[in-house]
Amino acid sequence: MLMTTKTEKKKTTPEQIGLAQAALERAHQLIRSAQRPLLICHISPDGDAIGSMVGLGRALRQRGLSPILACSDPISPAFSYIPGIEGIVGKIEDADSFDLVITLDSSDMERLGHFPNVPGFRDVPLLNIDHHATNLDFGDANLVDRAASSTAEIVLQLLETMAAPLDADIATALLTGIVGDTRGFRTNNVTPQVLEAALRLMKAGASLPNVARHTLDTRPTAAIRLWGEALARLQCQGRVIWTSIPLAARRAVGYTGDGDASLVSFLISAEDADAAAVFTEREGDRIEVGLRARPGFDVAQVALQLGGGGHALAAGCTLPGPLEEAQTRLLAVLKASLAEQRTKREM
Ligand SMILES: [Mn+2]
Repeated sequence: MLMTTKTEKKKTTPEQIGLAQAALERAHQLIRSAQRPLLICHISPDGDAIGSMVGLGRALRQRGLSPILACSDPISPAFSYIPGIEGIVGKIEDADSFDLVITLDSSDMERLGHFPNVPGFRDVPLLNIDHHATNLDFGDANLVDRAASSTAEIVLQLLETMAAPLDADIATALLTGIVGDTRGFRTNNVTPQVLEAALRLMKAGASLPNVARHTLDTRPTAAIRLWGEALARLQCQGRVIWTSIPLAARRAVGYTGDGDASLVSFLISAEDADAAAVFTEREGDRIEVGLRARPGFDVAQVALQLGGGGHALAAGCTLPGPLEEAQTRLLAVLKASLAEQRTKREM
């Protein structure tokens, strides 16, 4: 997005500044004329959804507004270190008492859960703040920067435009978004600007070690037991590493969270692998497949072929069971795709 200091502005082109500044000022204007905004983040909220919403909510409250923070899904207790998280509501009766809706980290209305269906919702002006490449610009105003690391980074720029003072609580919430979405500053959209944003948040009182520990290095014990079950079945062959999690194993360890507890991201760290797959058996004879690729390879095309989607390095799909069959089917497609990708590289 745009830079905020005068010296930095000179380095960007006038068009970039014009667009982003206009969007920031429009967002500021909407917030200035609001008294009771409704902030909503996406379903299955992650650290960026929650952090950007809670950080913005606290800053607005300090300016004398009375924001309500909402999410259609329950908030994981893993985020309870973020001050202000306890105030998030799961539902509202109607939108009549609100004068502005601000959506955070949501690429479309579907991701807002049930809120767009409450009476009066469509009559309230909507400010859409997001960084997803797939954002549909569904707001009356859209503060969308597809190159930003996180929605939290955009919220920080908005608060700076508004000259809103940062405190340690706001900074902790926003740093959670940046650290979570960049997996600790390791994704390929991490620029010096992202590090500078994190630096400003640390100067405002956020602790990077604390946020990193909670966001990246804390998980339910049952997740580790689940990994244990899955790792006991690990296979590695032809530069593909994979394993599966049968429903019975999942029940035996009492894991109630989503998917494979990020096991597939761990598997791709194997130096002998160009791709990793985890097959998770779910209720209803569905097999969820998580795929990861080493940089230079692309698993999105494999997922797409089988009705899923994602990015080159991280993708997924859902296949019908039984587990063994889904595994055989996907591995055949994956191995063929990798062989083709290697041939193309050698040409
Ligand atoms: Mn995000």
